[in-house]
Amino acid sequence: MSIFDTEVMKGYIRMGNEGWKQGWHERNGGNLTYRMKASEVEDCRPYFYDHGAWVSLGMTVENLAGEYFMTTGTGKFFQNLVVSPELALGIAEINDKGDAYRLVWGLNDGKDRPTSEFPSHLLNHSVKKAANPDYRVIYHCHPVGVIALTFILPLDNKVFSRALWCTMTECPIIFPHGVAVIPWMMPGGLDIAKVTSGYMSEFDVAIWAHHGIFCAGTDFDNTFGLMHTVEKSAQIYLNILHSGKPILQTITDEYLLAIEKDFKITLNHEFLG
Ligand code: 2HA
Ligand code: ZN
Repeated sequence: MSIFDTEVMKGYIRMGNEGWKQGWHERNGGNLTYRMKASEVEDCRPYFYDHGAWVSLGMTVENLAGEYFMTTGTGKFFQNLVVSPELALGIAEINDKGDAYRLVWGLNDGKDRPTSEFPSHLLNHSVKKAANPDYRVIYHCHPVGVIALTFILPLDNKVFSRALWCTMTECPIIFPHGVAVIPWMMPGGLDIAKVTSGYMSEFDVAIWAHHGIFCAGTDFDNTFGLMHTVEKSAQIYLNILHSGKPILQTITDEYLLAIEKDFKITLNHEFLG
């Protein structure tokens, strides 16, 4: 047995590798964190090392005190998740005040650091856990289609939500609240973390203009599937524009309302009309 035989490790690495295969993680682009279940921590605990030193988070995430997170490493490449996972990812424990972390497994025996977006991830985990404790995954990547759209569509939640909903019919079912769009901000800091988490109480998807997507979900498959769906819709939208042909028909509000009724979902009505 090794830590790589645990279901949680297999699921995390598989998801990260799927993102790599999609082309969403050039060089060290993107990051993935997962708030572990107590049973998953116990599965991995036999492989933990003597704890590293506590490192201040520069903020307090009270409701994450005592939690364990799997995280990609700063400067690490998603393509190496399957090649050298003990270098590319780690497990971090949050202290009992929720203001510091220490590495307990991986990331080069604790010599390396969690993702540069760790503050963003933790603030968003905090908001999501408060709203719904089933949320465990925060995923950030750099997909071509959505990034391209942030150059040609107004950076407006309604415009982006409608563009994505009305391009592929299952989109409103998969992200009924729509998406939030955040103008260009400096990556890796507390400012982008705060703005993004401000939206995350309402949305599962935040688009960072000229940078990528940040999304939240309950498990690896659902979160990956959400990212995949948003990006696929963006790709179709761009293909329509590339064709240069006039749009003759689309998914209307009438259709959106019919989907809402049939699939028993609650659409964000601010984005209708
Ligand atoms: O390089 O994607 O946003 C990691 C990132 C930072
Ligand atoms: Zn990024």
